[in-house]
Amino acid sequence: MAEVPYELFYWPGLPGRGEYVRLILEDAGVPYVDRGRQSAEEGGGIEAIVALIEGRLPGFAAYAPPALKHGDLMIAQTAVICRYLARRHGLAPLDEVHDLHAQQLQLTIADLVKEVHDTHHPIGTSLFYEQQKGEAVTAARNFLKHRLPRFIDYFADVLDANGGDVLVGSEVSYVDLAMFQTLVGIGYAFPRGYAEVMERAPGLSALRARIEARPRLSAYLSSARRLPFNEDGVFRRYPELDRPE
Ligand SMILES: N[C@@H](CCC(=O)N[C@@H](CS)C(=O)NCC(=O)O)C(=O)O
Repeated sequence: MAEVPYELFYWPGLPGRGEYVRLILEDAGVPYVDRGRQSAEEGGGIEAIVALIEGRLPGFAAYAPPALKHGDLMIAQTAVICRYLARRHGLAPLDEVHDLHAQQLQLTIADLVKEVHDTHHPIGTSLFYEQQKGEAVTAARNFLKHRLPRFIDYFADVLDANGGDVLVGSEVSYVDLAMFQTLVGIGYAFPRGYAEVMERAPGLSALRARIEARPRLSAYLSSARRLPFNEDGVFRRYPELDRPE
């Protein structure tokens, strides 16, 4: 299937969970079609993502984006897509134990991302942020005080136990790319909370810097293809949710 292009289905205009997929494709240097960012005339745009959610696309049904189409294969869930691509492009450990541990870490990162999302939408995604701002302030305070340090300590310990260079196995994997994206996102959303919590995890900061410096990734990160974070995505900057000065 090597010659069949990868097609990413994700909301246009925000990096969100689609970015975890893009980082693998960009780091691997493989071409892909970003359907959400195509025009409606090309069969893309928001219409294509709505069609995905409404089950109007051929292939196995996806509950939510991101989804990846590769020939006849249609898969969703960020962790599943990342593993599929990474195994095809040298960014995943192939032996069973490391493969399982990589998925374990990727799903723990997904848990963390969901908790970040829930700081600005603690009541529900069908309400605007402004309709749940009071609860969001309480949720964010709890997240920064209790949950983020626990996640960061966990990932820092995993990194240390694996020798300090990569989170799992002996080579950079999709999990390291996902950790990078999550740290950058949390740094965007909570600049003060991030600076404070990362004092306890210099190894993770160094990992973030090493991933950022990978040649294809650094070229991508400074290109127009890299979407900036904004207040429509998972990682949102609302100053009132950050740690007080
Ligand atoms: N567990 C899923 C979560 C997917 C998800 O929440 N997608 C968001 C965008 S980042 C969405 O559009 N959800 C629509 C919905 O849940 O109805 C994953 O990691 O891919």
